Amino acid sequence: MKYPKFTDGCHSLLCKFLTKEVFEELKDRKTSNGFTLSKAINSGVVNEDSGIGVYAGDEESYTLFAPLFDPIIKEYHGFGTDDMHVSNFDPKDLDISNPDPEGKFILSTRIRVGRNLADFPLGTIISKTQRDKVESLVSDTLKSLKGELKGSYYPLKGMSKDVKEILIKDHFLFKEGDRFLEAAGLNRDWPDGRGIYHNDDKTFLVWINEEDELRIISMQQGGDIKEVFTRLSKAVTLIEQKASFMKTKHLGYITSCPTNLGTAMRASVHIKLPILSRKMDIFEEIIKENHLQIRGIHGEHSQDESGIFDISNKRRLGINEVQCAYDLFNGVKKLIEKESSL
Ligand code: ADP
Ligand code: DAR
Repeated sequence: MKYPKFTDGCHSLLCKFLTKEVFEELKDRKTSNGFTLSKAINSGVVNEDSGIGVYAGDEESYTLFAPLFDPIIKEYHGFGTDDMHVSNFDPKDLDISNPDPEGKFILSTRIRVGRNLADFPLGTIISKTQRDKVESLVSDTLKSLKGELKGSYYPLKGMSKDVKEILIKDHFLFKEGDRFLEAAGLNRDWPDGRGIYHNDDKTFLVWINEEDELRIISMQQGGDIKEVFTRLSKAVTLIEQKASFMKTKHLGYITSCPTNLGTAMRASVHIKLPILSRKMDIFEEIIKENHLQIRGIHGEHSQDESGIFDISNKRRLGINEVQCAYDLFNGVKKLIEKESSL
């Protein structure tokens, strides 16, 4: 393996931290699942416009390739090698009201966590047999859910193009063909082993074998962040009684991308900010001050549409689930105050 050729246009954390010295130290290492440095960095080598550019293959990757992963984790999360992640998913500690009770700004709220099964490697190196086993284990566990969480599992294999497109357009199903995931080996054997579980109201959904083995999602129209958080907390607690997830004291829940470590939580709103969107310097200052990030409304790497934005927490590691929700709530309140004042 040769040291990759990065152009001056590469601004990913991979380019920043994969020095020739780190490369020489790591290039011949391999985890017990056969995951190599080459596999870990391929997405960022192939896609120079990556923000991060690396993915893990298993829990071991985060220690075996620590000279590369640790500075990336420090830069993205502000989380050091001696820090310990903590968790608090208790809705009782989230003392907030709806930041947009009249529904003037927030179209919808969605909170998701990523999870991976402890007894399997991550999606970047998992075999087809293992991935199919994850699909059957997780879908069987979900079928035992009752009440509001009761629903059905829909394998992607065999799903009609029309149904798929409607689910994606309505923001319920993951997009396909993401080039970053492709280059990380996360789309192998597509669509086998992938699918979506959802309840009748589509307020509770679980993606199986996309970027992580589970994406557990709670979502609804409007801005009631607390209600969405409470539903997710209840669902994750129930699922965790039957499934054991990959996690460590240091990094919390282990995910394929280091940006999702810790809580693996992204709490987001789709919000109309037509005036503020014309003053992006002020908009971006509020986003930065409140540890948030902006996405387009059709998922990562999409553009915003007509002044509607996907606003979500950026920090996920070194803070707990309640604090992630507060990051979103506090930032959204500031954005609404500024939009109203303009
Ligand atoms: P993830 O949140 O899992 O990291 P994406 O940013 O790609 O992934 O979003 C996944 C899907 O969820 C996309 O279809 C996106 O439109 C939808 N989505 C995200 N946030 C919201 C929200 N607050 N309301 C409605 N849909 C949302
Ligand atoms: N697209 C990759 C991953 C960035 C974080 N988003 C995830 N994990 N979906 C990049 O390096 O830009």
